[in-house]
Amino acid sequence: MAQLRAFESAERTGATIPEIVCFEKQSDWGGQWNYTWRTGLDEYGEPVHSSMYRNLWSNGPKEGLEFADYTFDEHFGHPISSYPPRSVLWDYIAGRLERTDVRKHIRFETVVRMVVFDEERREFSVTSEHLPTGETRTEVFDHVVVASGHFSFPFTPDVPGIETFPGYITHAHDFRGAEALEGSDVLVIGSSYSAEDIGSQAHKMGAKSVTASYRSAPMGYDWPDGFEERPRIEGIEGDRVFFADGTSKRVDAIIFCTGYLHKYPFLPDDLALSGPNTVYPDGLYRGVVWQRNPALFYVGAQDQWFTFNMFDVQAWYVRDLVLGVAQMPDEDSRAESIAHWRQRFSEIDGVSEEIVFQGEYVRDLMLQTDYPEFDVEEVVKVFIAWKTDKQQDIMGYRDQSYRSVMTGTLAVKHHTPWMDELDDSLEHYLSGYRLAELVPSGGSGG
Ligand code: NA7
Repeated sequence: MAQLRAFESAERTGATIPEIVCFEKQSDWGGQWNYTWRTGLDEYGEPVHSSMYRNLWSNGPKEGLEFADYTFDEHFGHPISSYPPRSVLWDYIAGRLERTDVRKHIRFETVVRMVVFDEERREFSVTSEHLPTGETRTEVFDHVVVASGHFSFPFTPDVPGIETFPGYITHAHDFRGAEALEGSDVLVIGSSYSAEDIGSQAHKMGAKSVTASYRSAPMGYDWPDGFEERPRIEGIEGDRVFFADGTSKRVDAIIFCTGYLHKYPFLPDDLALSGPNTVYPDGLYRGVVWQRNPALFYVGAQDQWFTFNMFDVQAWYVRDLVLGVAQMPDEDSRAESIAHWRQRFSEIDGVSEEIVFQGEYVRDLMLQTDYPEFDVEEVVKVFIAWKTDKQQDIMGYRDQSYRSVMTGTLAVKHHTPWMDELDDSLEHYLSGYRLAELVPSGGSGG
């Protein structure tokens, strides 16, 4: 969506844009935010893309992800809270494009089967399948942008003895809601954002207990009663789980929150990104250009704090490279840049430094394009405040409000505290807001 918007914005200012085809496996846009009840394989036998679940509310403040060219104020017409539910964020990202005609570029329910690069002709042939009809086509393109995300293919490690476990086992990718966990003893494996949020959902929906097992380090929040962290799992025997500290616990459900694989089944290995989920994956110049073939781009392939607005600056930069407005450096210069940023990345210690690093990355990219400038350092401050709020109250941080870096508008408090809010629909969310005057600009932060 960011890439389509980037080209559309150039076209609006008079640029001639190339022919664009956007292949979308799902029947609507929104990617991860396009909720489906389905898990496993979809109605066409394709792996379900989205990992979205009911009752997912943004786990970072919306002031950290706001588009610079389409603000929340512009979309909703009045201030909303800092942590909206999925339906509201989907409405926001879709709203930006609904005011354009970019849908004409998209072939929905069409999956890319294979991308092959012809070295001699310097072009890609892309084979796709229209799922409802089964019709396949192969077409030729000068550039390919991979924007399919990297939180879709679950990584699920083996655990000794898990085959004897009689309860419910799933991965965060297939988790669709915690209501069924009421009264259960729940184990989440992992100590990152999925473990934190799915564990919190289970607690909120009335799980009897939540146990989070960490591999490297605990999340360390001041968890409510009934929520605890334990170290690595040594093994499972029936419904009992044994941990590295010698303790054990009986559980009813196990949810793997063990992350995702970079997996691009439509790409041959020389074009496919692989490796761990990091803020600066190897092999991508400026985080977007595939070093081994600079006609191939990735948007949104890194781990992220900045999300929508980072995808935008990436897409704007990719657009400018495609249009020739920005110059593609030669291979050695690109390699030097990758080595420089990777070296800085290797020196990072802790989450706050990662956020600052990503801010610097976004700023660097923004300077290469005409994406509307915004105060990246202020966004970094919002994220740092968010981290502090989580430390203070992991179950209540979503009731905090921040000021928009783009408009200066202070978010309003949601009508219902997050812990008591069980309805994540757009209608219910918006029903509590008066169409108030926007708070005048001035300063930022919460
Ligand atoms: P992440 O952020 O990639 O985290 C994966 C977690 O899984 C992390 O805590 C890992 O521990 C843990 N992990 C991985 N393998 C194992 C094994 N074998 N045993 C135990 N624990 C393991 O994925 P998330 O799904 O939480 O978040 C994905 C994105 O969604 C995130 O960036 C947000 O934008 C929202 P580690 O710390 O590496 O030892």
